[in-house]
Amino acid sequence: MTDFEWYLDFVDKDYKPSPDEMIVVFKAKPAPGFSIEDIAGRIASESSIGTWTTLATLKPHIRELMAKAYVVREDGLIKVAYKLDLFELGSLPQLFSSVLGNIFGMKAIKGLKVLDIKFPREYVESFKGPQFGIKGVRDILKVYDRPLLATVAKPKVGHTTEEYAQIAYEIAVGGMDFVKDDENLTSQKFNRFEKRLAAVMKMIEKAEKETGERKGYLVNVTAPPKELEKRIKLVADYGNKFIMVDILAAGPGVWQYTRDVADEYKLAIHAHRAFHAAFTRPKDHGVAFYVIAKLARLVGVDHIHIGTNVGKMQADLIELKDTQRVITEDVFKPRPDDPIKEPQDWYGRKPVFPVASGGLHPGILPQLLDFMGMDILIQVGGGVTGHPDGVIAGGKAVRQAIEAYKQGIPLDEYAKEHKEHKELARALEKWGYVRPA
Ligand code: CAP
Ligand code: MG
Repeated sequence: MTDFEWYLDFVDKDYKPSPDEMIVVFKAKPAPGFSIEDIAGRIASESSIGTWTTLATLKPHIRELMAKAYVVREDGLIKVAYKLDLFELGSLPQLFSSVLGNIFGMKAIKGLKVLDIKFPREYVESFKGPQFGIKGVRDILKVYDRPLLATVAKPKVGHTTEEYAQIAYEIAVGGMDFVKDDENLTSQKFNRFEKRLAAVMKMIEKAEKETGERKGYLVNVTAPPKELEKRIKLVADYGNKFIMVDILAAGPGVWQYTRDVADEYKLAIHAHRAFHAAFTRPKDHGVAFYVIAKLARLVGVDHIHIGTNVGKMQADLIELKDTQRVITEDVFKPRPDDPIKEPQDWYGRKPVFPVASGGLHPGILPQLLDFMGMDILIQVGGGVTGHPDGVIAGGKAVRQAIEAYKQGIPLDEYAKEHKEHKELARALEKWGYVRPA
């Protein structure tokens, strides 16, 4: 260490964090020539009060705010404790700028992954959390005895509004609870937002009358904030109870703003996570999706995509289970053999509906339900709109698969026993039990 540096002052292995501090868990790799302590100090410094050199302006009261790297392990595991005064309460963008900020670019650090953030009570209570949560969303739809079901009208984009509305009708009348926009469908010229909303809502009402079931439209309102607010207001005017937003593509500020506007109009939020894998997927750099899921519960969305054990998107099963647990349990306790994750009390913030999506079809739903349980929202896109006999048959096949599972009957047996349920048999003929890649 050169004598103008004070990075190691931010390392204190004897430090015992208090429950009212924020804890951030990192996995870090030093660049050649640096030790793990060197980089632990840099992480704690740059994410709290420090810079590369000692300062004439450092006052004792500012020194009090120095973050402390108190776990510094040779394998790269680092835990840092932060005094709550370092943060602006109730601000997601400020959290990003501090503990998810400059540290990722420091020259001395070869790789850095944020694996967990433990939020203390005062911080948790400065955010709204979900407005509806699992129970609130079930109450809107009056569905209590099975997973909720959604379908994206594939192809992802390209349909005219009229074509889209027709598919939406078929999705809803076939038995799905939600029609869902795709993440990249917003307001392209062939399918403008306002026109689409009007057309789909008509179809939702028609399907509700015909089926006697409640239906919802997860309509993608993602846009810059002024336009987003206009779209949300319009959704409320149509009497729909749901909006969908690409929380990461929109950015932390717009994500949080969406929560505030949704509060005003009493709308539940479906959070799509497109863009996450750009920084969650590398093992040695970025931010774990687990952290994003915790932020989603903190800020307050009602559904969030977390992946599946059987679908087309990459997933680590232990991580997937922990993610599901942390967004649904009142108090998260890490597995006994887990050195990484911290416990998290949500102080009454409601549970978020985990969304399983990506490559799902009837044949693999039993394996999905075995792993994730019934309190999930299942999105089946291609697996409904790709049914050999069309979209309505696709929805029916999904409902039949769920029914078979609930009765504990293997799908092929159920399809044989119930000749009237030919839709499931036809889905199994096309896809069998394949796990798409
Ligand atoms: C699924 C999907 C979702 C992905 C996102 C898609 O369609 O609509 O966006 O599930 O991944 O466009 O791929 P299919 P994740 O049902 O036709 O596969 O849920 O992991 O965030
Ligand atoms: Mg999609």
